[in-house]
Amino acid sequence: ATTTAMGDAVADATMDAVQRRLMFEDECILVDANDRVVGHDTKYNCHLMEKIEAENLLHRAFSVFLFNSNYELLLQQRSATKVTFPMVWTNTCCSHPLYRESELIEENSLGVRNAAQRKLLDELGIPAEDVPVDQFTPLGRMLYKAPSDGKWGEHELDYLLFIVRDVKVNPNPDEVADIKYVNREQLKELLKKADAGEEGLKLSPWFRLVVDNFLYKWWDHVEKGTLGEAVDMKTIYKL
Ligand code: DMA
Ligand code: MN
Repeated sequence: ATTTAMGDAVADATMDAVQRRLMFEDECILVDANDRVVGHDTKYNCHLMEKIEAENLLHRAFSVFLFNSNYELLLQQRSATKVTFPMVWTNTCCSHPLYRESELIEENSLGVRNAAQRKLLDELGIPAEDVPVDQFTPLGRMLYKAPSDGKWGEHELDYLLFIVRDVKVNPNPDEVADIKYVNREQLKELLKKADAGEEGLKLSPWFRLVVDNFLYKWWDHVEKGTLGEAVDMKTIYKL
């Protein structure tokens, strides 16, 4: 890429104020390909494609899949002001555990589950008591890279967390443009529309990876109450 310092200054000045603050306040956890902590860096640096490529920066992340008691999956459309992947439809909630004691706890992925509870409140207004940390099931981890536009992108080691709960939802417009619950048929319709480029509908690359590799078989386990059988926290899927 040939972005100039001036180009960056212009791009950063037009960045939404809320999202810019988080870009510098959030300190992400840097890991190696085996998910061992090797350091930390700002959310800003961790999502700059140029930095990711030059320094092979990889950070820890999580993706929550929340189902209601009818086994419908809650989706969100990212707000127009998100720096990466604006207006894209995706799973319930995604973000990063931060480089702080409570979110670095590795035992039973507790740090990641603490971060998930924090962001479900921040993004979707879901009260912490509706999503107790011991109710998340970490199913697996995947490693992927995905460009957003020329400048920004993801390179993550992503913990996939499932939770089945009826919750109160009150989306934060800084983060979320829209939400909806879908059953499998409705999700398949959505995928068809996205593939056909209908109604400008776009899905996030990480959600697409989970759908294509894991989601439907894990959804069966959600319905049968056998999610425990699907857990594999040893493998890191390189996708
Ligand atoms: C980052 O999500 C995590 C994944 C799995 C893509 P995000 O861009 O929504 O993070 P944040 O909500 O912190 O901006
Ligand atoms: Mn990220």
